Amino acid sequence: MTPDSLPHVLADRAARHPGRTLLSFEGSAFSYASFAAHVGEAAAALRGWGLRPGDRVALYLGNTPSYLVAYLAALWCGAAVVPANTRYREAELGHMLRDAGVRLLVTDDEGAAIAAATRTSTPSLDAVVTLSGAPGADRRPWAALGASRATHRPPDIAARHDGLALIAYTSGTTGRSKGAMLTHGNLLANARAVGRAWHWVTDDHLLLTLPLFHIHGLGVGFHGTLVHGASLTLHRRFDAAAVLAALEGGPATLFFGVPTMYGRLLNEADGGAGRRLADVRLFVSGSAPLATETLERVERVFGQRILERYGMSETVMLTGNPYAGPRKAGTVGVPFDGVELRLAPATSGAGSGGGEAGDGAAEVQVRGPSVTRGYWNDPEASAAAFTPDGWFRTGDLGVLDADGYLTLSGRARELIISGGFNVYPREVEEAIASLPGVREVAVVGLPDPDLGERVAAAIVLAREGPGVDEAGVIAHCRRRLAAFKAPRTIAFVVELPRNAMGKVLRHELRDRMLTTT
Ligand code: MLC
Repeated sequence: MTPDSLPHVLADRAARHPGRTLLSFEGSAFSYASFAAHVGEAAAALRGWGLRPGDRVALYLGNTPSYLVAYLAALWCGAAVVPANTRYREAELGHMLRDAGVRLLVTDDEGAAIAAATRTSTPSLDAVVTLSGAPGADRRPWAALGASRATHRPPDIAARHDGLALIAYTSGTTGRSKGAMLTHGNLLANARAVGRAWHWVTDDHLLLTLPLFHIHGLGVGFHGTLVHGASLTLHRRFDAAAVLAALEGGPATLFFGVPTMYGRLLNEADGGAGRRLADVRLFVSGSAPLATETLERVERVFGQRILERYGMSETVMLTGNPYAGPRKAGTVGVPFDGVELRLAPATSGAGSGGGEAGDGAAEVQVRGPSVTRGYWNDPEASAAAFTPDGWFRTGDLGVLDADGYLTLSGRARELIISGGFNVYPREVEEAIASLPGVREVAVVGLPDPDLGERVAAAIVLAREGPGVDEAGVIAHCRRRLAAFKAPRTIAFVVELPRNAMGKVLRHELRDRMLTTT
């Protein structure tokens, strides 16, 4: 029988290929059997503590084996996991913990300090487990839960195919993030479809430097590895020199990245001929648009044509350029197995986020086994995310060519994608507007050679009030928001360009800022 939840897949792989290496990290290696034993022990502790199916467990820590053990152990007990971006500050973390009604938070020393401040405002939070993050140092990480030693035997797996596995928070157009609900069935269907498309086999070895708190690293990278019984080397973070060295000398056959990573790898290689990464059979890019120039430079320098693909937290992976067929620059390819895709007029309410879809622009809408059933605890947003006939509105605008390849041509919502992280202007605008001395503010994305887009703010100062300068705005944003959301460009302007209805003309503002900053 096909294993029908992520922990069932792990148990199945560990039983059939116990000695195969699942995970390497800073000199330590975990076979499928040893990793499953760690997960079983953690699941026993969680169950002993009283974690119940349906409970929510948040993970707020960096890329380590402990992250993945905690993840699978929580799933093993039938809980749903809420991954939190480690760059989030107190307010962003607190919102997720409260909104999801998280009972248990697993974090590291740094995260614990930030989480402490949210504890009193999160009544659902029963416990915080702090892992040191150092490999080998987490010998009894779950002891803090006070689970009885009698519960050391792994419990039965409580995860179910249709049970909730992940609540993936995505920045919302309203400024508050929403939790996209994904079941084991959603995640497995996608990992299998992606694996078929990319010919993923047990002998494959992925170099994974993407953060595990996003669907790209977790859903594509880790789930794909697990489902195919393959191996991965995990890095704590992306470092271009370390990645290049690992790709040149290591066992990796696969590498997945955001465009910023490819740009940095090229800079690191400095155009050097002879740095051809011949052992890697597939480079994939996603999470942000890949510039054709980057694609072509990677091909020239590393001898590899990147496969560009498209997805989002709510749907997991949707389309990709073919493994064997032509990989067309500027397109995100064709739908993965099981994904149905259509283009629909964006004027039917899809652009209600206030973007600049324009009449006649076509919104990408999808259906399929990996698509979310909606947002946690938010029936209104869930209803708005689907058309009346049940298609999920991606909020992206696109066109299809004669071969059925999708090109993304814009966004119906005002999203900025900076280095693969999503930033909604409204959240940054609210933060800046709360600063005394600011009369109004508009935030837009400007082109950036490293990040693809960078956050930029145009600020109108109040006539009276305390003085506000650039450093003050940035410091204020960084106190309230993850640092990647703080504007990197700030212009103090006399007024914001508006249309007759009073709506800020973001295109015009962007153009003005491009010429003046
Ligand atoms: C880091 N910084 C950023 C940033 N990342 N600023 C803007 N945008 C970003 N994306 C800032 C930090 O605040 C810090 O500023 C400085 O850069 C150095 O921080 P760092 O932590 O050392 O950064 P670095 O490791 O260089 O990070 C760059 C990066 C990272 C590209 C590796 O951004 C990253 O991992 N991006 C991938 C995101 C991802 O996985 N997205 C998938 C979403 S899922 P200061 O001033 O404090 O020094 C999705 C669906 C799909 O979208 O289809 O995949």
